[in-house]
Amino acid sequence: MRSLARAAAILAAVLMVAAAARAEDAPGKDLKDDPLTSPRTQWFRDGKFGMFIHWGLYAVPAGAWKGKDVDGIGEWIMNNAHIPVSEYEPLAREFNPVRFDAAAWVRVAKDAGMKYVVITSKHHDGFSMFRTKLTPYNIVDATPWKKDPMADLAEACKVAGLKFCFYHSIMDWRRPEQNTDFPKYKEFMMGQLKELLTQYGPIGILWFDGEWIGPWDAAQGRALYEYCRTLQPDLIINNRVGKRGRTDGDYETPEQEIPAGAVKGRLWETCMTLNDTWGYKKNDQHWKPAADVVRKLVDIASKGGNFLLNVGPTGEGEIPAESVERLQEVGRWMKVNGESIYGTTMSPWKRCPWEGRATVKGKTLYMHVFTWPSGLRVPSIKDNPVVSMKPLDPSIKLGFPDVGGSVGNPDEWYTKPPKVDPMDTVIVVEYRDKVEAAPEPAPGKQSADGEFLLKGADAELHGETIKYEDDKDCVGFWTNAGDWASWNLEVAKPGTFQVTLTLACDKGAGGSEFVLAVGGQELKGKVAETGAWTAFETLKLGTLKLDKAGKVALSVKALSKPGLGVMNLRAIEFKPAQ
Ligand code: FHN
Repeated sequence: MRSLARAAAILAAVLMVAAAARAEDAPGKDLKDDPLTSPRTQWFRDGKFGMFIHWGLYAVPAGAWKGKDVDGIGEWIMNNAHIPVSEYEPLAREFNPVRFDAAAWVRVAKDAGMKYVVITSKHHDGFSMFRTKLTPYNIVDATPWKKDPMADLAEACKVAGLKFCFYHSIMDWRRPEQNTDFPKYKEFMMGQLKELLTQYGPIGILWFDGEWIGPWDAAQGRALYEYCRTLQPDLIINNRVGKRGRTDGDYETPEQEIPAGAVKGRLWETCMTLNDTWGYKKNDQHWKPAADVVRKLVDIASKGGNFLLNVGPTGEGEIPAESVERLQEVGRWMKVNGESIYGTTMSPWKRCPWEGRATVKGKTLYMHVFTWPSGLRVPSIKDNPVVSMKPLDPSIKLGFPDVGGSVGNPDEWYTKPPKVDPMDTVIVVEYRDKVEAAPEPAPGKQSADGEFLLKGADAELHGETIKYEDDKDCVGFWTNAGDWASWNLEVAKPGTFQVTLTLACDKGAGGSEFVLAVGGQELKGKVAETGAWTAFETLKLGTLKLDKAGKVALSVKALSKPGLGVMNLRAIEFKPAQ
């Protein structure tokens, strides 16, 4: 039997070498499609939301070893507690997940609104969580449970209409030849990948990891990519197949973080834990609230990305109740608002003129309102009038102000409805034409329609305490009245402009007076409280002329500061006055 297995592994290695040759000779020629537009990735670009599952022997110790909690992420316990292979391997004899229920796991994912499941086939510890002929160190041969959970999960995903995907670690702490005879280790790895790609039906994604080891490089990654797609041409493969380079695999994989903006020219997927560990740790109770998960999903979708959210099942085979509760709450929001996520593309604006985000689908824009301002304004898009607008949740009723009265008048302000969704209230705005992502003008330059958007992030700051606060995306800590902010403008189209500030001011800190000066003119204003340093609202300051083309400096200075701070200033907008 072993010689048969070895022959299979050798054949796989030969296939990979052949694939490598093809890839080397004509890199890219065999990879015909562009992941950004290929039909192969359509389900991924539409699905937006997936479940990551880290499950393995590490769930048995569950974050503790010899009676002591072990720091770090649960699936690294072998490394972090310096457990020798001889002491770690016997965990297999204790691994008996009798409460495992594939259909129940997949139902948790589906009910949360997730469209795919990525599960660890083998993590760094080298324990194979699937039926393999290439090592007895696997869940079928080495445990009292003697079952292959991957077969059941593949079937459950198929029945539920979710894509079934594998995580696979290139790094393998248990195979010494990884450091002494890498070609031999590669033979083993290729053989197992062949098993994964031929034993479980169509696989959505091969999610590689552990690529940082020395003997692995981008060239081997390209060959591995080619080899896997030769076995399953519709497979999607992440950038960790290589060395996480911009040309490795089909998409980027930011981990435990959300990029500040869209990842230019690449598909991308943020992977994140629900608490602080990927693999189960019984004492990690630092759970993210469901509202935080929803807003992260919305933020990611508004930047054109996917969200792969992790669960770490127990040694008994159950997803922790705390994870299930949160995912059920997320699912309730997705049930009503899922269309504002699925199949959407990124916001037309880097920053929304309200506390929230925007997602787009053709002529439809979804306003995601996290905090309802004193008056919500429908965003106007040049030469693309609003046709209609309404809350996505039919139980939420907008109050129509008497101003104009016509639906969607960009200058109309919608007061806070009696009922909003505390996680995120979605307003559906239909425009006459397709909503395009506006190209970002360089800082201080006019946009195509003659506007200026001066962002806090681009301000020059003068003084002791004033600073840019990244988490609030504003100029803040303005506790010293002598501090001030300035911007350099480059006027291409002179004219008269309506000047609007986006600012926030906490209760009890209002009343500061300030002056905005540019091109020899001044506009004065007084800061009203908005309720919190994070409750941003817009303040129309007045109009002024920029009557000469060229560079001009703009400054904002405090004239008085009765409270703790002058204001939190997020942006200054110049719109050509009608
Ligand atoms: O080391 C792994 C870690 O255990 C976990 O699997 C994460 C999930 O993306 N990946 C690696 C760390 O980047």
